[in-house]
Amino acid sequence: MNQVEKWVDEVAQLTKPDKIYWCDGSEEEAHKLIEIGIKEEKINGNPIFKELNQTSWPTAYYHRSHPTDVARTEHLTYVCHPDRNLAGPNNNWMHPDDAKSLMTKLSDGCMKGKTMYVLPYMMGHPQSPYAKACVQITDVSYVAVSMRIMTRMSKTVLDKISTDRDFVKGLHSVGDFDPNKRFIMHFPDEHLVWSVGSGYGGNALLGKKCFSLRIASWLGLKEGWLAEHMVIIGIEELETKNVYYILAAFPSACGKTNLAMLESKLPGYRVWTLGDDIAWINVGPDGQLYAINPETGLFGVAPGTSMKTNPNMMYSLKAGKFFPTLITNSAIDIDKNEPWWEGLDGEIPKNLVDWQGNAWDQTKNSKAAHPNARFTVSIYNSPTLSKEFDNPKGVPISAIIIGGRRSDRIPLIVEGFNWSHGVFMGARTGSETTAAAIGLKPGVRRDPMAMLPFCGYNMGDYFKHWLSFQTRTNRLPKIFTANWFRTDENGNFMWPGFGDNIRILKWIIDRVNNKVGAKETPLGLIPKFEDLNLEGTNVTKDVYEKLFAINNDEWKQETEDIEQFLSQFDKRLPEEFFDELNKLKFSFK
Ligand code: SAT
Ligand code: MN
Repeated sequence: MNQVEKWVDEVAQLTKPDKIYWCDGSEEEAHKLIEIGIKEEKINGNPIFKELNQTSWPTAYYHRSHPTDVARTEHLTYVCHPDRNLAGPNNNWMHPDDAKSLMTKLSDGCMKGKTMYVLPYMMGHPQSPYAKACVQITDVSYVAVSMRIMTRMSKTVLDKISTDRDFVKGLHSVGDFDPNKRFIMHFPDEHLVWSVGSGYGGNALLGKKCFSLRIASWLGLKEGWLAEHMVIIGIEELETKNVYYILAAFPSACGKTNLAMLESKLPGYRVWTLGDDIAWINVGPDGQLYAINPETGLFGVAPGTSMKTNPNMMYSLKAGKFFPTLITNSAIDIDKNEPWWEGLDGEIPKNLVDWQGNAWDQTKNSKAAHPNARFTVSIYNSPTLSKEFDNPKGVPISAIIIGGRRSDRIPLIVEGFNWSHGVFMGARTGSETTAAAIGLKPGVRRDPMAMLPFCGYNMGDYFKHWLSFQTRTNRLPKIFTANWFRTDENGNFMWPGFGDNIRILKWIIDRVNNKVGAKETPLGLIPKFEDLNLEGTNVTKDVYEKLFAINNDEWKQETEDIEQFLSQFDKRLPEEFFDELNKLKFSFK
């Protein structure tokens, strides 16, 4: 028996499935798994999949989750380093021995009567020096099919593993969906993720957040690279044909997928998609940072997605190219057998069932689609896919944006003075919480680099790791912070966002090319009014002033909040951060 067979055998002895099915990731197999999900497997008495209207939504299938299982469960997610201090205050921690014994108990016989699917896949292009071979075990067709969309799944991965032996293990069972028996456990040193009780994306597609961020960030610390919660886009200046590659970190449900597929409102620019969620970043042979997207799919928030906000995503969802596209927890228009969500184009259909399968009553003021309803679609369906997407070396990065969702005080765009100031700006970023995770307090939470729920080790060490890149190369990109979400005194967004964000991206490129100057503020460098192309928007000089206003009292309070958050990391905090904090304190008294 080889390594993988041995592990699969061990897991089967514990979980006791009826059958073991080795997946090859083929389209033919995906059809078969969908069929099984329609006819055989069930969740909460409902079939796993339902076919949608194949004329208007070719290749689309609907999935309704267990009603308690609609988002990530950060409070049940643990990073199990042997030493608690390695996990840091940013993670839930359990000793690996205790976590293993708990998970062994919960997994004993959990696949009785079910099929165990074995999914061999690569994160990253198989020829990329940065790619990693992985195997996930699961007991639900929804996860097996989703992994075909999100990763490069193929039996050839098994040959690769039998030669280099090193592979990442993901052990997943939906259990009985009992939220009290739901845990997502990470064992970074063993390259193992073990998840029981949830079928939801970030909890169950173990190549995604669990491996490609939590475990990969730990590998990155040891091996000198970064695993980040970032979009990768190329911005083409049509006149010169130059393409500038930019990374952007935003917390979940803050518009990453829309940014990744942005339809430019400025003539002369075009955005190419390389990724909407995860970037692995290495120092390339020429000293520039190079990024790859380890995934091949887009797992995005459906509500709010429309021809107006994200036409390229609407094309991708209906492209009918890569099989299949999944829609989870939206409402359904029962007359047309089409998915529906709040914000979709057109009239609200007359006969809707909501995401829980009940007839929807519009007068009751409830949402028909769950606010975290999702689509899972291949990136190869995207009309904006970059021709560099499959380049094993990745793309060279010109700028990094780190953002959050803040209704006040955070300017639209700010450039850091230098790398270490930029890293500090990213580390102090806060964001209003969203529906992408269950049980978070409403309000602002600090979310450094949008990685708070995803950094697989102590964030004090993470900040130092970011800073360490200064000593490795002098070709680092500029760092910016962004906030598309600032509102006026009536609570209306002041910045149009979506396709108009190109105006900010253009300014960033102009800064990268030293074409424009900037205004210095205590927070960093901001655009001069005349350097922003705002033609065709309602953003007047007055609105510009409000979008970039820095209010002393708000920032005094913000600084206190930042200091309080950072103080948790105590002695692990880099020296540079104390200097930056003192500068903020000095500026806002
Ligand atoms: O469920 S995921 O974690 O993959 C989506 C998200 O919250 O970013
Ligand atoms: Mn995400």
